[in-house]
Amino acid sequence: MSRLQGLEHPWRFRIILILLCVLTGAIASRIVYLHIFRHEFLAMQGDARAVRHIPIPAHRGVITDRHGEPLAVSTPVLTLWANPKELLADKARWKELAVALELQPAALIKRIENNAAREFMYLARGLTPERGQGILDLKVAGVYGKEEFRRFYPAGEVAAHLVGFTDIDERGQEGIELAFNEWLTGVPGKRQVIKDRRGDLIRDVQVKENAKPGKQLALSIDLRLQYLAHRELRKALLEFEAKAGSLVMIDVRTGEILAMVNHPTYNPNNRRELNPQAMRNRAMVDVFEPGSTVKPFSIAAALGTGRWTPESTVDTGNGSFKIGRYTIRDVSRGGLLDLTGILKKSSNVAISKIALDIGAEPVYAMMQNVGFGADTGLSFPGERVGQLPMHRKWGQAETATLAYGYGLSVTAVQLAHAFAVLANDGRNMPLSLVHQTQPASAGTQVIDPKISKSVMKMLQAVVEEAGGGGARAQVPGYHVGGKSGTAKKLATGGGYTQSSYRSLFAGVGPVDNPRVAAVVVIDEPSKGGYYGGLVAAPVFARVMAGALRMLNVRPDNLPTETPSVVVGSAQGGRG
Ligand code: 59J
Repeated sequence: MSRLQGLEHPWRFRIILILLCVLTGAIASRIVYLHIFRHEFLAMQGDARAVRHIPIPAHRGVITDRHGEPLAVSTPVLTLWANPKELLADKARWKELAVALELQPAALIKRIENNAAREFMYLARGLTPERGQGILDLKVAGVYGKEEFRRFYPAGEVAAHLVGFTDIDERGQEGIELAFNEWLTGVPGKRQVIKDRRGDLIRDVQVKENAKPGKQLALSIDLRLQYLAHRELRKALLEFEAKAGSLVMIDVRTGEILAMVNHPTYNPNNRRELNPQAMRNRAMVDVFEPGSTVKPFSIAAALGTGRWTPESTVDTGNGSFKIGRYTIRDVSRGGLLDLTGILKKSSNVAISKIALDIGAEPVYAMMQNVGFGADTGLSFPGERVGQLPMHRKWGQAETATLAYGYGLSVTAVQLAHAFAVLANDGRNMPLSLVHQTQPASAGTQVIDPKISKSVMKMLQAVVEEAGGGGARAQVPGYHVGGKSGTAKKLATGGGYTQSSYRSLFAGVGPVDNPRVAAVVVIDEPSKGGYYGGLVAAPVFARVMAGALRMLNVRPDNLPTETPSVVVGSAQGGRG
């Protein structure tokens, strides 16, 4: 008798047995299929779920001066972050962590608790790699490190306005860092790693894409000149108790900006207490009425009409000249003046009479040609273009005031550029803040070289001749030329202030073979005088002297030495 006979429903048992066999067979074949035939695919899929790509930070390009001196560099740092969920599991170590991070334990605890629901919080950004690693070595669960870069500015406050700065993520925020952000920014790379279920790194697999570093940028400035300009401008501001100041120096042959400084300034490496006034790159973002510093261009315009020659004279009478109900005055009385005398005495009256003779158009055209009211092309963030007013019909007062420097507004850079054009035989070279290995352009001839040379000689007389007002601009060893200006500042409610001035000096050197143009602007000197010839000219003289020496410009005005001294110094040179 079969065993099945003892069962109530033998057919049911058979069905279950068959089903079991089928199921087991199916599972077994599936296992065989997956393990043998699909093994590779599945292994890959499994890895893929544990494989992560983590970014490799890209190095931001270095900013240097024209000789490669670093102005902005990125240094590797270690940023510490935490997974608060994991941190919460090990409260015993919080105090130790806080001490290592130099945080108040209570403050750290509060931050962890505030972020308790999150999986990410920063603990400390931008630590030196040594210090960051020291904290990681404590092996507190949930504390991680991330490689980053931090921008450092070796020239500090001396080049701060020009170079600008980045935010903590190294994105340009101000200045060159902002203007050239794309050029300087690199492309982060990718590293493939395998992490376990908890996100801990198991192994570094491979570099998928190398980080592409940002490109480096050499600026046109010479850091030595930048330091000199910074120091001399600061000295003058302290001496005359002035509010602010700017200084710009240009290579007249190439249009490159050799120095650009402002006061007040700030330390870009420590921006905790930033005063917005100290952040202004005044040389480009502030405009002002240039006053008498534009008179050389009005003279050049007069010579350009052919109606005036250097020997032409103007009678300035008692130093006042009425146009309708408007009176133009000279500070010093000059009598009969030739064109050189007009610049030496800085006669508003004479310039006005010349302007009324030639009309506004040639004066306007000259100012436009040397760059007033026009974009410099530097594309500096926040840069102003100023205003050169254009009237359909020029009134006499408007014509006269334009010619002696009021009713238009310029930046210090535009004013320096205009003098550079005059010094460069009347050829307008586009300005550049970037070091040019080759001239980017041949420039545009805007003033007849005979005329620019003739005006340069007048500027030399302003500096070198008695009563020219520019004596303090003299540079030992060189013939230089320039023009001072003292302008009452515009009052906020309209009209002019009675006792707030802007002291200016603009000049070039050496006169016969000009290399450098410089402009000094001193805002509201309040003690010891305020004339441009007194306040700004000495700063010009000292920075011009330094520039000509550093550029190895041959002195053209050495005192004549006796033969024995010449021999002695030559021997000294060999020894
Ligand atoms: C001046 C002006 C203001 C604007 C006058 C300065 C005018 C004028 C209306 C009186 C001080 C002062 C459009 S002065 O720059 O002539 O640099 O060494 O601010 O004339 O008409 O108590 N510069 N400055 N003028 N305004 N409006 C002289 C001159 C200049 C000097 C000295 C003495 C002014 C030689 C100025 C300098 O050349």
